[in-house]
Amino acid sequence: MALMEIKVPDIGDFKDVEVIELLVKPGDRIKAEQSLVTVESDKASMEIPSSAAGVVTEMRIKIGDKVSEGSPLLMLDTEGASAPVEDTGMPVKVPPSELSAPAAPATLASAAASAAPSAGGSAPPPAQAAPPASTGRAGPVEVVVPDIGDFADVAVIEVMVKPGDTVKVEQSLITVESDKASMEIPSSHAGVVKEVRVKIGDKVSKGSPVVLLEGASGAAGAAPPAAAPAPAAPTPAAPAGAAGAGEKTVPTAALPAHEPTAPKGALPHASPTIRKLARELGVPLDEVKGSGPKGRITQEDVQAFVRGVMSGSTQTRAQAARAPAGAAAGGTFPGLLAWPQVDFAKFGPVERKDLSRIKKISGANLHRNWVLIPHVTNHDDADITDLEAFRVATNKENEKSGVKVTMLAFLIKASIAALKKFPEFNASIDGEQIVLKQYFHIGFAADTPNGLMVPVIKDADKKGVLQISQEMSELAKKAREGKLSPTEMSGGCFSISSLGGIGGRYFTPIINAPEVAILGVCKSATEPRWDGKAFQPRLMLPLSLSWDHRVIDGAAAARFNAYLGQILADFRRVLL
Ligand code: CAO
Repeated sequence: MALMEIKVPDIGDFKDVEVIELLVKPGDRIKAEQSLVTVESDKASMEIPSSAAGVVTEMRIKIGDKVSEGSPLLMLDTEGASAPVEDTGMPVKVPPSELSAPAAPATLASAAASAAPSAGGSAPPPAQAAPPASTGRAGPVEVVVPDIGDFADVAVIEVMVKPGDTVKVEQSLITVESDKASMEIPSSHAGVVKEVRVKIGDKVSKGSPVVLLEGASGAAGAAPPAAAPAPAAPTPAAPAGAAGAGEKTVPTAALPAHEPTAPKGALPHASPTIRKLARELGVPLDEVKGSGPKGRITQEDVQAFVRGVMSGSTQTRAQAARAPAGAAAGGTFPGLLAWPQVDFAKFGPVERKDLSRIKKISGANLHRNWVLIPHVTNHDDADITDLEAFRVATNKENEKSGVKVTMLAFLIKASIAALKKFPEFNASIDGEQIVLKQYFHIGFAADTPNGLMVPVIKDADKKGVLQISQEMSELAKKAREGKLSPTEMSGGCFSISSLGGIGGRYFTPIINAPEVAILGVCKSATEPRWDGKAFQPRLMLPLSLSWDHRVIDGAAAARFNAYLGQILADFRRVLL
């Protein structure tokens, strides 16, 4: 075994930077130049690759550690592996043995760090940072990319200013990114942007023009010279024809990358690898919520976002712009008008709030179900006078047990009897087949502060009304507290949505796919009913049954409701 300690190479002034990602683990066989860790300051994020190939035997750092040049990263068994790669000047390619060599060429990291105040607050060396000594008002001035070492031909991924913008010294102008690092290039001067000389996708190197400033003043050379002993870098020449007559060409001075704690513009907080992954997958990173430290977007966040979009529970802004709010991905219809874009604030004061996670998920599901299922709703009334008397008596008898029976528990039992009699209501469509279920898991809509949830009472046919009531109250409590597990909301055969405790007469509930029917119930009321001789006061329960016309016919729905009504009127029929 030939053990080799891999250390952080010369990264200039970039000291005490935080390790935010470990990209390898013990046992991993790595190639030379393979990225080992991602480090990040408030100025830049970058990956530090291996200078040699081998098998990782031990990690010497963990996430959150602060590292500087020379900090050990890991131990590598290099036996049989290829020799360390040639030093090309990039940090990724600097062999550890040469890391401290004074003649080491400038690296991406060192350029980035040295051109900017370092994470630890030390002053930037003027080799890259010191601008021309001009501080008086002058102009126009062309701001160019400073000396960023070997960091050539890097892509511009963001342009943060436009003509007419007033910029301050050190204000970020553009963001550049390689596959190893991303950083912002700030202005060396204050002034008004006359012309932006780059666009997204352009490749820039040292000396590439960035913007032309008018009335420029106050070059970013304020770093204490005492902390910057190296000779000032020569002003890079602008490419021929880039600067107009009378323009001064100056390099940008500071070189901070995106600011994770206070992001400016739209650049999300993520490492270069994650940005690359997002680009490959077409994920709009600025729409992904970061779960990492300081809101940094992780690989899991990107994967979860993709999963959400694929399942229809998440919509990208682009999808939302093409479809009404809550529409499932791919649920738009060609030829349909776009969702109205209204500036509501024009008409009066407004407040904007994000939809809750549950509302987004249930909204997307409801919209899909509403659009894809041909719904019909049958309304009916059930005489529950005797059942209500029995319910009240049962509650009195069970007062001490703490279990309260509401009409919903009886409705669950009555529905099971109807599902047994009309099995096509306990079904799902699966391609060109109907799946008839021989189990009876009944969902009930629960109103929660965050939105609608549908917990499921499993095997309700095997449970009594008291047990169903108890389970329902536990599940409803969990739903309100946001503690329902996915299992507690899955497997439903038929759902009941009861607004009985609130009010109303009838409504048209939306079927909870892949179920094929849902029963809506409103508040019971005493009404006069003709018994053949006289009007009698009877407690009537309004029922609204929505059903999927692909599976169920109107006659069957009318029979289902009628049968349900018979059972609710005389529960002894359940025994027949
Ligand atoms: N008629 C008259 N009164 C009724 C009734 C009905 N159909 N159903 C319930 N009630 C009464 C109850 O008996 C109870 O009365 P007391 O307080 O005097 O005992 C009161 O209304 C409150 O009942 P509840 O709502 O607490 O209990 P429940 O079992 O009826 O419902 C639950 C539980 C979780 C389903 C309910 O709280 C809920 O969230 N309902 C809203 C569902 C919803 O949002 N549906 C719409 C979805 S869109 O399709």
